[in-house]
Amino acid sequence: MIKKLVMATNNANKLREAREILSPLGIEVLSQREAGAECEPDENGTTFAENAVIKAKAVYEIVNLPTIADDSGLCVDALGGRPGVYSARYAPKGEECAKLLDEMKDIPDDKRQAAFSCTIAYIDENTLHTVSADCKGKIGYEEKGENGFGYDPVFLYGEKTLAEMTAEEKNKISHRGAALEKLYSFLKERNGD
Ligand code: ITT
Repeated sequence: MIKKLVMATNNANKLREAREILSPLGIEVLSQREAGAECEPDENGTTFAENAVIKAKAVYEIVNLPTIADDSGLCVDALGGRPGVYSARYAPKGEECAKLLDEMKDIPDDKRQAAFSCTIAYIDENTLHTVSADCKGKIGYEEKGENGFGYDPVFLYGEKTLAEMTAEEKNKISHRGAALEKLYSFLKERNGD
């Protein structure tokens, strides 16, 4: 089984969550910076999978070590799936929740369904593989909780927002947690472990 992966990301929270999930499984996750790749590839794809592959390939070409990239975002039903792949660019950092709440102020309770989506691309010398997973919930009416990042304070999973959960609670039910589980199963099967 693989023991070390590079993660192609400039998002410290994604890196932290990937480490929380993969290190108990015996996989060390190096940041792209630790692996010597300072790059910010142009994410010009129109799907999570396209963008995940763009990021994974860009870093793999520099580091030549097994690399993963996460492309993720929030898809809100009442907004036709927006912000989706544009979630990171929807509003200046720290203002995304307020903007979303404002955009949804007239949407009734039964139409506030949303899903976080995550695609992870994995690349090594002879493999390019993607896995995807969702986390379904609803958009609340106010920001709640101090944990997590991005849209977590407005994303309700049951009674709690993801920002009200501990890291362990979030990772158990999150899109990223589920996608990384799938990646782990893929790597395990591939190695015949
Ligand atoms: P990298 O491309 O460098 O990995 P990024 O933040 O730009 O970092 P994305 O393009 O995949 O990454 O954008 C994902 C955005 O979706 C992220 O910035 C958050 O706003 C949101 N997002 C993704 N996962 C989330 C999570 O678990 N909780 C809250 N918001 C999340």
